[in-house]
Amino acid sequence: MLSSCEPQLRLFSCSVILLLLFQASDAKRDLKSACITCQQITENFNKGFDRTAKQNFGGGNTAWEERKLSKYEKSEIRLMEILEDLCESSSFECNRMVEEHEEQFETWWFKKKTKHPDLHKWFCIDAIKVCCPKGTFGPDCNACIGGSERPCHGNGVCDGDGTRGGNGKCSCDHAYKGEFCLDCIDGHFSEVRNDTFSLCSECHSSCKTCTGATNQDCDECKEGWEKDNQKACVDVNECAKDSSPCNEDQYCLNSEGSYSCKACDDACTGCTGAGPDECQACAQGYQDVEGTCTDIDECSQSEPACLKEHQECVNNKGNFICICASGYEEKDGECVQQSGWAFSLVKTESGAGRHEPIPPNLSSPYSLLVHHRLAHKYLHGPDSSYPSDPLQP
Ligand SMILES: *[C@@H]1O[C@H](CO)[C@@H](O)[C@H](O)[C@H]1NC(C)=O
Ligand SMILES: *[C@@H]1O[C@H](CO)[C@@H](O)[C@H](O)[C@H]1NC(C)=O
Ligand SMILES: [Ca+2]
Ligand SMILES: [Ca+2]
Repeated sequence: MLSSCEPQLRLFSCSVILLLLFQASDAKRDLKSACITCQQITENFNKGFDRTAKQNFGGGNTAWEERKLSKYEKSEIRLMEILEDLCESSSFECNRMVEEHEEQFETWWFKKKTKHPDLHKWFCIDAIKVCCPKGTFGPDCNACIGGSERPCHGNGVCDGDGTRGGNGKCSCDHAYKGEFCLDCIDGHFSEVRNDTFSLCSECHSSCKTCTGATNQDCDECKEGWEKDNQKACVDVNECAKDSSPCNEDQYCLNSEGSYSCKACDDACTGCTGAGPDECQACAQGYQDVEGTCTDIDECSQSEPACLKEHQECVNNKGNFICICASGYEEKDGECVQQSGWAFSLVKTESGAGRHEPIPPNLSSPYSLLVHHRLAHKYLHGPDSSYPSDPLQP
C-alpha cells in the first residue's frame, strides 16, 4: 500500500519515474546522434579489420604461416583487437554503445559475417535499431518526403535521413522552397519542372521575380531598378533626380542598382564631385582660384591678422592661428615674456635652422628659481631632478 510506504522509498520511486521519463525524452532527442555514433563505430570496425589483416605475420608464404593466418583471420583475438580501437577514450557515447553491445559484435563476427557482410546495416539498422536505410527516417524507417530514392527531390535534406530520429521533412537547398523542394524562391525561375524534378536558376540581378535569365524576363524589378520602354529593368539614376538624396555637404555617386553619398572636399560648401575643383561654393577660409577652392593665407594679407603684441600668425588650411612669438608665453590672453630659458629657432647663414637659448627675465625671484632649475637640467640631463627643489610637488 502506498500509504504504508516509507517517505524515502516514495521519493526514491518518484525519482526513478522522473529519471525514466527524462531518459525516454532524452533518448528520442538523441536518436540522430546515436546513429551517427553507430556509423562511426562501424566505420572504425572496418578500418580495424583492414589494419589487422596482415598484422603479426611477415610474408605469410610458409604452410605453417598460412594455417596460422587463416586461424587468426576469424579469431576472437582479432575481434578483440578491433573492438579495442573502436572509440576515442573520451567519447562516452561510443564506449557505452560498444560495451552494451559487445555480444552482438561476437554474434556477427562468428555467425553472421558471411551472410551479412555489411556491418552498418546488420548492426546499426537491424540489430540495435538506431539507424535506418538511406532515404528513410524515424522509428519505423518511413520514406522521406519525396521518396527514399531521391529525398526532397534532390533539392534538400530530409530531417533524420538514415536515422531512427527526425520527422522526414525537407530543409530545401538554396533556390528551392515548399514541402517538396520543387518551388523556386523569389529571385529564381523554374528552368525545368515536373512532379518529381525541378531545377531553379537565379534571375538577372535587376529582377525581383522573373521567368527567365535576362533583365528582359523580369516580372518585377528589384529596388533601385525600373522598367525602360523595352520592358527591361535598368538602373535608376538616383543622382539625376531633381532633389538629391544626399546631404548638402555630400555629392551623389550613382551605381548599378544603388547610389552612394560621399563627403565633399573640406574646401567646399556643397559640391558636384570629389576634390576642391568640384565645389558649388568655397567654404569659409577658401577662395576661388581659377575654379579651385584654395586656402586663403591670412598671414600674408596686407592687414595683419594677429593684432596683439608679440603675436605671430600661423596659416592653416581653412583658417589661421595667432601664437605667442618665441620667448613669450600666453598668460590671461596676453603674450608675456617667458620666465625660464626659452629657445628660438634662428635661421643660420646656410639657411638651416638652429635653436638658440633666450635668457630669462631675472628680475623676479620666481623666474630666478625656474632659471636655476633649467640650468640644472641643462648640466645634468633632462631627467635629473633639482635637489631640494621647492617647486617640485
Ligand atoms: C521529370 O523530369 C526529369 C528530368 O527532365 C526526367 O528524368 C523524369 O523522367 C521526368 N518525370 C516525369 C514523371 O515526367
Ligand atoms: C621682467 O619682468 C618684470 C616683472 O615681471 C617686468 O616688469 C620687466 O619689464 C621684465 N623685463 C623685460 C626685459 O621684459
Ligand atoms: Ca542607381
Ligand atoms: Ca588659411
